[in-house]
This record gives sequence, structure tokens and C-alpha cells, in this order.
Amino acid sequence: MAASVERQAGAIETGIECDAVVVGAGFGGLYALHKLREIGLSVRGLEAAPDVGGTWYWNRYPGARCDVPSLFYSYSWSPELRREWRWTNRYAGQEEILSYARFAADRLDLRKLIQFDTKVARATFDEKNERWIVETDRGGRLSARFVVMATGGLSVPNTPDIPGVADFKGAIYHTARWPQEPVSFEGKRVGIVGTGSSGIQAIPMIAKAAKQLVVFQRTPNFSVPARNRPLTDEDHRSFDDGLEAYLASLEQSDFGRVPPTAFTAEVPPRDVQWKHYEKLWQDGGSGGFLKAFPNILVHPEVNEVAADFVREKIRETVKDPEVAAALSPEGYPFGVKRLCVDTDYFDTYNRSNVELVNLREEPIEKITTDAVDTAARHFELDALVFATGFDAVTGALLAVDIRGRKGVTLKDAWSEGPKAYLGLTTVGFPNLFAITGPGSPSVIGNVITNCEYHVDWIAECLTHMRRRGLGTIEPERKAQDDWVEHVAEVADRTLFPKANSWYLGVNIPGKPRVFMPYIGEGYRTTCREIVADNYRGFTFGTSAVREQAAAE
Ligand code: NA7
Repeated sequence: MAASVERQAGAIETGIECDAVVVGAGFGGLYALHKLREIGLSVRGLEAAPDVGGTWYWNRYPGARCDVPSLFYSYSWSPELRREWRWTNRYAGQEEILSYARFAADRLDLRKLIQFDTKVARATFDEKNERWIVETDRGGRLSARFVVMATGGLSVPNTPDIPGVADFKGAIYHTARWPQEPVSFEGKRVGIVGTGSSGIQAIPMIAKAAKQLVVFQRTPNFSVPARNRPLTDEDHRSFDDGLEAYLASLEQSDFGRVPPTAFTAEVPPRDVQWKHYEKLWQDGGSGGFLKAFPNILVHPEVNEVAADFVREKIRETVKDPEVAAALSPEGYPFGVKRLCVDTDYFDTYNRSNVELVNLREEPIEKITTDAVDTAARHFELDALVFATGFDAVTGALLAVDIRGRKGVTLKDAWSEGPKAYLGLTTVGFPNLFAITGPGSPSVIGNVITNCEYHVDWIAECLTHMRRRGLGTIEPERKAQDDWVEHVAEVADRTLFPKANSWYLGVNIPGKPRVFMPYIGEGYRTTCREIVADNYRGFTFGTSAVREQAAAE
């Protein structure tokens, strides 16, 4: 293994040789840098942003907040970090999460390993030397045995190509590329396109600030209240008391959204469900809803009661029945698009300065210098916000020109949809790992925990390779194909494919319709079994080691 290399601050590095390059300095990348350094590898991190934090660096729109409780949305692997950091809110806001990422990077002394403001443009596998040549947009060139893509599932913004958008003279923002400097909407007429999690969080905040807010909605979403509040000493005490049990449960946990009992569970009586949902609504948060009943995400009848319940809440909250109807999701199941978590979202439509435009009835035709024109109306605006989401899960992986064996690009290898064994590795791309890649739980549930698991898996695998003198790891075609089929089969047994969600890639024109995350239970168990069975389904190469030995 190469000697440890440290970054020269600000320098454009070239000619660096290291064991592993980690692309991305979000929570997955930071932990990968720490862990791989800990097992004795020389590592180098490359990050497009000027700072750590990944998606939490960029998504600084008003109201940006995590929908996983903060006490759980933290690194579980380090008791020290846990002791030294104290979350202030039940659901942490973007600023606090970014501070936590900065704290972790400083505390673990990771910044010296990372080159910021640097995008990876290309990664090419040099078959002869069994090394990856990583080239950056700043002209840097690194050579590494392993590449860990910690590029995140929600990092490439999707901006729809609406005719005339380039002519708009007012300010244009995207929630996922919000400016660093404060944005004031005071006295402004603002339009917002998109009512997914980001839009639903931003709308109440912008409505309070702006003179007028016009919401352009294509698909109404299910949303439940966050009931965010400051954490009390008692909350912290009770979390600490349960910490050991929580960590043990994580160890046993299989992630996944759909438990094995989902397919055999009884249909609970409607009034029992309704009562339970009422309690969950008062408690706040999405976690309780998504596991309210084992079959909620597989049984249409059970699911429909939850959908009815939320629609009833919308009718109760929104005073204008026509607006309430337009805000009510119909025609797709509850919870199979990411369930949104909000603060005063539906109530915001009772404000006199907020107008909902139903794009199903009057689609946007064009944007002009100072307005959005729908099929029916003309909306003059000073600013436009796109809350239109991401090219999710595969977007950031495919944004890099990755070339594996025989020069085959990842884009070509995935032209019909992503193919990755366990969501970690792909045939033809040896020693290239994706953290929370397609075919793993990835964006489902607590992404920090999912990242940690992948990093630990990779570190264990690289240790195994070093002990046995193995040079490369790559999945076998059959193992990969079987896994990809299994991921699709599991999804098909649920209600998930019945909604046009970004989980299926349908929000991006031309993207193959493939359910990307692994939704079943049993992911960790399967990974563990595969390792115990001598890395079943993987092929290890030894040639690099022979060359290394010959050189020494
Ligand atoms: P989402 O959930 O993908 O939401 C994007 C929203 O933008 C959604 O309402 C879309 O409507 C809408 N959209 C996208 N393109 C258009 C066009 N061309 N015209 C009108 N409306 C459009 O992204 P978010 O950023 O809110 O959330 C992503 C994840 O980040 C979230 O799930 C959390 O995990 C964190 P559609 O539903 O496609 O009709």
C-alpha cells in the first residue's frame, strides 16, 4: 500500500498515487475517508463543493430540514462523536446538519485528505496496471487501486426544460443549488414549481416572506406533520438510555421498508387503522405511518385507508374546498413516493397571498421575461423557484465518465437501467464501489446508516483482499443479474411501482423506468451471508499482487 498522502491546501494535485480515491465528502464520503485511513490505506477525497456536507451543503433553501429524527440521523459508529454533539431539534434543519458534518470532518481530521472545489470528470480503469486513473475538472490526475463513489443519491438537480426559461429576467433559484448569501423575497411576487419534499418545506417559509406566492403543482403529494420541537434534556436522557439497545438493533436490522410479514398480515378494521393514524398524525413524522401496519405498502385496501385519512386531514385544514381537492393526492398509493413531512404546509393555502395552480388542468406553456404562462393564465413574477428534485440514485454516478474494462462506459453498461451486485459493484468495473448505489436500500430510510453499512462492508472487503493478497474484486455476471432481478421482483410485490416517483427514475426524460432502491427486508442478512460464503458471487483477481510482489 502506498504511503499516506496529505493534501497541499488549495493546490491542484496531479500525479498522486494512492490506494483509494473517495469521490464526495458528504456523510458517506467522510466516513469512507476515515474508515479506509483507519485500516491503513492511503486515501484521497475529491469534492465538488468548497466544503463538506454533500447534499446538506447545497440544499439550503428556506425550511430545509431532515425528515429522519436528528438523534438517529447521526453517525452511529462513533460513541465519541455522539457524546460531543448535541442536537437541538427533533428534526434538524439544514444549517445544523451541515454544522454536524463540519464538526465530524474537523474532529476526525479529514479535511487534509480532501481536495474541494474539484469535480471528478473521468475515471478510467487501466487494465494492465489494474489501477483507476481519476481525472478532475481542474486538470488533476490521480491513480488509485480503488475508487469509492460516495456521490449521493440526491445530488444532481433536475431542472425542467420549460420553453422560455432562459428569457426570464427575474431571479431563478433551484432548491438543490440555493445561494450561499441570504435570499430576500420581501415584497416580491414568487412562483415555485414542484411540490415534493423540498417544495413542501419551502412553500410555507416563502409564503411568509413574499408579497405573493404562486405554487405550480403537477402532482399533489401525501404529507404528514413533522411536529418539530426543541429537544429537551429528557429526550436526550431517554435516547441515551436506549442507545445500547438501538445500536444492537441496528446491528440486527435488515433495513428495508417492507417486512416479511407484509404479505400474510391480516387487513385491520378501518376504524382501528383510522384511530392509529390519528395518533400518528398528532405525534408527527413519517416513520410511524410507513410502518403503521405491516401490509400498508403492499395491500391496496389497507393503503387506501391511510390515503383517505390524509385526504380527510387536507379537507379539514384547507378552507377552500376546491383548493383542498386540488391538493389531495389521488390515483396512486400512499407512502410509495417519498412521504413528505411538513410544517404548516396545507394551512399555508389559507393565506391570502398564496395561490395554487393545478398544472393538470392548465399546464405551463412558456416562461417569458417576467411571467409564467399556463394554458389558461398569465402570472407576472419577480422570482422563480424550481423545487423540481433530482436525477436520483444514478445521476451522480453517471455524471462522471466512468470507463471500465475494454473502455466500456458505465453509461453504456447501465443503458437499460442500473446493474449492480448488492448495489455496490458492477461487472466490468473492478475495484469501483458505489456507496448507497442502485439495488441497495440507498435512499430508503436513514441514509446515514445506509452509508455507514456500505463503508463498513467495503472496509471489511478490502481488509480481506489485503490479507489474501488479492488484487481486484468484481461481481460475476450471473450473481449481478440475479440480484438485479431480485430487486425488481421485491419491488413488484409491493405498491411502490404504482406511483410515478423518482425511485423509478420517471422524473427524468429518457431515464429507464427501473425501481432503483432495494425495498425488501433482509439486505444486511444477505450481505453477511455472501461474505460468510467466501464472497459468493464475486470474482477476485490476483495479478496486481503478483506484479507488486515482483516489484518488491
Ligand atoms: P421531488 O420529490 O422529485 O419533487 C419534485 C417536484 O417537482 C414534484 O412535485 C414534481 O412533480 C415537480 N416537477 C418536476 N418536474 C416538473 C415539471 N417539468 N413541471 C412541473 N412540475 C415538475 O424532489 P424534492 O427535491 O422535493 O425531494 C427529493 C427528495 O429529497 C425527497 O424525497 C427527500 O428524500 C429529500 P411530479 O410529482 O413529478 O408530477
